[in-house]
Amino acid sequence: MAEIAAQPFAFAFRPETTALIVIDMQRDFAEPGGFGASLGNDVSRVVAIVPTVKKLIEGFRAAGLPVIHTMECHRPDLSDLPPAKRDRGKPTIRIGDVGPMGRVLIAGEPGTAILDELAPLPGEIVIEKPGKGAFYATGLGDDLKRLGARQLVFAGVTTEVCVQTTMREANDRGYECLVAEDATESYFPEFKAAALAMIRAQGAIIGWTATTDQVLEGIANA
Ligand code: TIU
Repeated sequence: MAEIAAQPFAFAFRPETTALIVIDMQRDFAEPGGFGASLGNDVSRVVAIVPTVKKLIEGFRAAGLPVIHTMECHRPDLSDLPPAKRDRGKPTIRIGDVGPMGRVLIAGEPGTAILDELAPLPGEIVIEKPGKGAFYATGLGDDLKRLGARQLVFAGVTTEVCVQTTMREANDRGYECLVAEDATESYFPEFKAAALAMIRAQGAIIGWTATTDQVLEGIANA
């Protein structure tokens, strides 16, 4: 087994069973007028991690390891949008409404797209997910079985919502999970810090954390 220097202790992995999952790096979470901004959030924090996420993606591609992208989005007829999700909070624009980047969080709309700098390459798996977790109501579990994945590295947004939810789903399914600390972000710095702390607490109860450079060093040394 190879190792990534990580918290709370070294993360053991085999390159041939490791995949990167990039969660929801979409315009709707990173640009003014999108879903994240409609909830009252400062989206500049998300934009700031784009170069680091790009570096991590390119490191996995260069090593020939799979990169999987997820997108939080719903069908145009809203048949996969529970009223409990649509009506939550007091957003200025709700999911499915027309905003400056098209219908908010609807598949195929401009605002739902992954940021240009992080766009999937042809052949990379893209998971469209209606929930916060990427396993619920998607083919992700089947895709990971087909790839033979056992260890998952996570990046993307937001740390305490879609990233942590997906890590918890993956951890319960038997995957060993590591989140790249500087390739994930929250609209709330204190929530990011707390999420990373709770993931790695109790002897990696949910998983491990490491920097992007530590992940890429571990892959290079494998
Ligand atoms: N609002 C928030 O922090 N996150 C989400 O709604 N979705 C994701 O985290 N992708």
